[in-house]
Amino acid sequence: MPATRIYFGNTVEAVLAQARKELGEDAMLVDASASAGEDLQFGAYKLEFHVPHQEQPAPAARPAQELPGALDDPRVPDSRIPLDALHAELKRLSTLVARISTGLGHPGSSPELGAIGAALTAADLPPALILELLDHVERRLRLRNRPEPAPQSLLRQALLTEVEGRLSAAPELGRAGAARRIVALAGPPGAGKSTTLAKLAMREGVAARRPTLVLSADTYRVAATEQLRTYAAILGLPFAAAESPTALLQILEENRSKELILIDTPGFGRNELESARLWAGWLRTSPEVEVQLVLPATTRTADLLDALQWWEPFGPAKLIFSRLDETSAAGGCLAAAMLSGKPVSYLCNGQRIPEDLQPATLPGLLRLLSTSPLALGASA
Ligand SMILES: Nc1nc2c(ncn2[C@@H]2O[C@H](COP(=O)(O)OP(=O)(O)O)[C@@H](O)[C@H]2O)c(=O)[nH]1
Ligand SMILES: [Mg+2]
Repeated sequence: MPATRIYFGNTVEAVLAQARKELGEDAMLVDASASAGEDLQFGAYKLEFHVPHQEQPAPAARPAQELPGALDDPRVPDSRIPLDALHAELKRLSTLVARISTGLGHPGSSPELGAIGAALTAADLPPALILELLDHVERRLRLRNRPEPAPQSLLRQALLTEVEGRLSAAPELGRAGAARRIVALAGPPGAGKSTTLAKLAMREGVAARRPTLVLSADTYRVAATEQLRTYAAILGLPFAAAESPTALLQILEENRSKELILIDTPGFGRNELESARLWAGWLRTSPEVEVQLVLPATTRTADLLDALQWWEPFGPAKLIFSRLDETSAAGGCLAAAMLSGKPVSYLCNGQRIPEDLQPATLPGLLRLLSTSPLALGASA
């Protein structure tokens, strides 16, 4: 029986190099996976090797003339492998290489998951979430007990069911049961808060014939206030600016007759912690105001998940995805929704007011997984 050796390291190349150096070229790579659980302390990857004849010194150290005699050695098992077994072995190894290259390998995973794993990677979902989804698909379809590989259509359907179960769409403004709808848009600078606010004011205010007020708390930058004041003027809506939570509360009191109040907030930079804290504390605890977080789909996944965490003190109840027209991989946004459990309210796919705003639906969110969001407006 060949001996099994396990090596760990932070790159597959480094692990292979070390194993080859210590075990020799005869050692056969039989499994590779991303480390999980306690194994993570040893390195990001775990590679398993079979060493065919352990009692022999490593081939590199063995004089070449001894090699022909090795097969006759009674201690060494017959190394001639039937052709069928060789084909099966090659197929298994090519799957293994595909798994390593996508970084998605995990012990015992079913090879047919490779294609959807690669698609999720291309959609920019974070690796840990991809592994979790694949694991659930594998269990849902009992892939390990199937005699035949499952068809891709079945896998895709199971994946969509898994993703759908982790998402929710709530194209609504305001806290449930509140007498009036008061929504503050929060999010990173340039995310599209002010533009989205103008779109919402048009769609849910003007077009829905609701008495509406546009309110800016973004008095930190003069241009930002003026931008929103101009939008409000074009839409024929009243406008007010509040420099502090106290001033904002006062304006809310004075505007009891308004059914919809949309509040623009500053896109606080990471160096504006003090004012960010002040507004976050007030917005989070205000019984009337609902905060919605605007996340730009063009931000790379890790940064988007970081932003999700940074804005959490503002107490966002829903998510809005913007700039979907500028990327073909919106996995970061979907990951933010799946990992936070927050419903998605609206999708923005362009600069036009109000056309480039779609109420979120589950099918619309699922389409972000696989198709270019450029088609969003046409097919939503
Ligand atoms: N392509 C595209 N651009 C957008 C979208 N939403 C906003 N923008 C643009 O992004 C820029 C910043 O938007 P703005 O609303 O001022 O961002 P804010 O800083 O979050 O208020 C502006 O030029 C907007 O026209 C969108 O969905 N797609
Ligand atoms: Mg703005």
